Amino acid sequence: MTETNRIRNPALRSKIMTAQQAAALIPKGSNVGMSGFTGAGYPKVVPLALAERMNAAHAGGETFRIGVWTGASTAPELDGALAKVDGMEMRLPYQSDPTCRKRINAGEMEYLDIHLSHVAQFVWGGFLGKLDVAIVEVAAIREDGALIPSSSVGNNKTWLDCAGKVILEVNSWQNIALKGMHDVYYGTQLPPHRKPIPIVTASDRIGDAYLHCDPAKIIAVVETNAPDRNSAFSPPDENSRLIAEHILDFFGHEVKMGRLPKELLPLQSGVGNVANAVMEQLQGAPYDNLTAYTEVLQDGMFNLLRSGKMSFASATALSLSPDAAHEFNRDAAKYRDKIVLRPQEISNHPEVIRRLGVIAMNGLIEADIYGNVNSTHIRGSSIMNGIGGSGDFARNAWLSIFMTPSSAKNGQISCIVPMVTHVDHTEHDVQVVVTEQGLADLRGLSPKKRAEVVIENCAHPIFKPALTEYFERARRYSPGQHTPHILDEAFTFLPNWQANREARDAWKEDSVVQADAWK
Ligand code: 0RQ
Repeated sequence: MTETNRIRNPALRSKIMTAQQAAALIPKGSNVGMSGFTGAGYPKVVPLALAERMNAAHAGGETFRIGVWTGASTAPELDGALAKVDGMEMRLPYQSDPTCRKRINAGEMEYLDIHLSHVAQFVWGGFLGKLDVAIVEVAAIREDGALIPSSSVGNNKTWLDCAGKVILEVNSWQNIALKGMHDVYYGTQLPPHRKPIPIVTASDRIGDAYLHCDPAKIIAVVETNAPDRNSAFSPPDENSRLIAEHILDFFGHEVKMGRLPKELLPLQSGVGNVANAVMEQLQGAPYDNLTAYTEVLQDGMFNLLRSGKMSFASATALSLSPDAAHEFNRDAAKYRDKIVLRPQEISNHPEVIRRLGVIAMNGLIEADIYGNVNSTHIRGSSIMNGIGGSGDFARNAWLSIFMTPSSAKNGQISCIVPMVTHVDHTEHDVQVVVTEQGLADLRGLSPKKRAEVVIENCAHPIFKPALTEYFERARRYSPGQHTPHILDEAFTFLPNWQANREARDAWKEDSVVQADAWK
């Protein structure tokens, strides 16, 4: 299809208008469900036009803000533009935009960080209030009004079903060969009427290739021609390479022990450079016919599909760098039998993840010696991105792996700490922690044994003595010896130890007295 005939339904053709005209139809204070998942398939022009409108309103002394619900993070044209003009009252469920982050952490906008698989059912159940408008990018509109989805599916089905009014952006940059790559499941129900989700292998198709929307709700159709925008990935650095090596050794061991098949199990790989680097390393590993049941398909996984090492990937979004996105877009037809894009309540569905026995690999900000993981907060109070789908996968995976360099900010901060300052994944959901130093397999270990392995295998040598000392002191002075801690020191021990070793020695004596008093 050419640009001009991507909108084949005559009734919807009559609703074509400019982005400014469409943005004028969005009332202030409304909740708006936007397409988009990690820089793929987000609306490219209406949010920008809306931001202009908000800016003008704010300049005239009037407040114009909306609630923004998405699939996951988007791009500068959406989150960036709306955050810049202070146009978001509330944002959910996952973001990674620097301006957005700054406003959330300054207390200027509300942010609701929920599991990605929960968003749709929160909306169906009415927990989030009314969804007023949906703005959804599609690749084309068929003659019968069915919508060919774009490079992500995310929550689009839910937005189209639940919103009072719908604005469609038809993006002719998206290759029309995306047609047939989607699997939109219309069988989900509210409890108590739920039935099993009938996916038993990553490649199963259980739904419809198109999205559907009541045409009476569609108030505007806007034509665009603009690329998805994801940042490029950094080439794998030494730390990522070492993390990947430890994970591959571990896979080798698990195969040898008969706990993983030789083609492994379906892989889930999280966001970021480290996750991408691990996928890149699989290229040279002795595994064939790999599969993925994941939410984001980044460059590393795309390269595995291209080389044939991976035979199939199920995801909700393509999350490709600009170069890889252009390459995929050029050859999309080649990948139609290798990729399926599903709604995020299905790509991240706990039932399916548990049934398939997914190997989940996600990043972290800090892990504690007992295996609790913080994926979202800096020093317990400032959000980084959000939990995304990591919780959906970690709790339900066959193998739940969390990976990180052992230190951050040029070695100033240890990513292994006595106690995490915020908990996203409890010790019960974390089976393996990996840093460039090594891998800690926590399965079957009691808390004290976990602490020994995490400190020994994962901590950076600069921080290992401090962590060892904390643990030893906790073994002596903690009132309880199941998960020994000295609560007064749990968050200060490491920073203080680093800051001033002499002061530490004096302070150590004081706190021993204090801790003794608690015994
Ligand atoms: O900061 O960007 O200023 O350099 O955090 O850290 O090491 O580059 O790692 O890109 O893999 O991201 C947890 C954020 C890791 C990501 C997180 C600083 C560090 C750097 C990024 P700079 P790295 P990654 C499915 C799965 C949650 C969602 C998820 C994430 C920046 O993986 O968002 O898993 N996960 N979804 O310097 C201070 C520390 C730090 C620290 C790292 N201890 N203290 N700063 N940083 N550790 C996908 C979706 O859900 C969509």
